[in-house]
Amino acid sequence: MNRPQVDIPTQPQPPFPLTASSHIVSGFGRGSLDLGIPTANIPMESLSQQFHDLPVGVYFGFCRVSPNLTYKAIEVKLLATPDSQQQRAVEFSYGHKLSEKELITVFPHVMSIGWNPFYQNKEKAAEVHIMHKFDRNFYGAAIEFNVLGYIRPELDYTTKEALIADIQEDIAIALRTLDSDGYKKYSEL
Ligand code: ADP
Ligand code: RBF
Ligand code: MG
Repeated sequence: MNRPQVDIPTQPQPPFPLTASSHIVSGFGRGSLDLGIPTANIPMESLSQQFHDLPVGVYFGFCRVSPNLTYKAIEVKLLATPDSQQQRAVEFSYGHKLSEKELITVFPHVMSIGWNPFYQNKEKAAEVHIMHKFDRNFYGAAIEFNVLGYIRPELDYTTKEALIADIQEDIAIALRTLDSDGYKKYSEL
């Protein structure tokens, strides 16, 4: 593919590391349903100016999820779908169903910040795909994460398969880099 070659430094370079803590909101549900790659959507408003100033594209780092203590009970919300003709029922568990292990583990992630040209979104979105197989959703949960580096610019795609293939490549690059000496130590969030 024609993704630009970006050399990743041997350790984070300014403005990285950046850190953030937020909660997970719902989008249109496309990540899991259409791409098979779920992404925890983060409201741009909850992120510092430094995140807003980053070029749109793909980033990586470490993250941890935890229960959102503001909410005690699980709720089901009816949300709009992209075509607005239908609604979908989305369970907000606020992280209360995460396992003990999942709560203490720091996971690697890849983050997309951008306009998702493939889907022609109207608003800038920040989304985190966590490299871990969760048994269920955790909408509303709290998330803490850092961003340690940049992988590539946001691209437009003519096919879904090409987008998926590039995300798989991003995941491989992130896992390899986060496991290297210059990055591993940033897993202490
Ligand atoms: P949405 O458009 O609502 O973000 P997605 O299809 O992207 O829908 O699904 C995202 C949700 O899936 C996340 O909010 C989270 O609750 C859940 N999820 C399950 N596994 C993962 C994972 N490995 N990384 C990120 N989110 C995950
Ligand atoms: N969407 C794009 O339109 N162009 C991209 O280059 C792009 N890169 C992504 C990279 C990663 C690592 C992830 C997790 C998502 C990316 N997406 C991209 C966003 C994708 O379109 C999005 O996850 C879906 O819109 C579901 O919300
Ligand atoms: Mg998502």
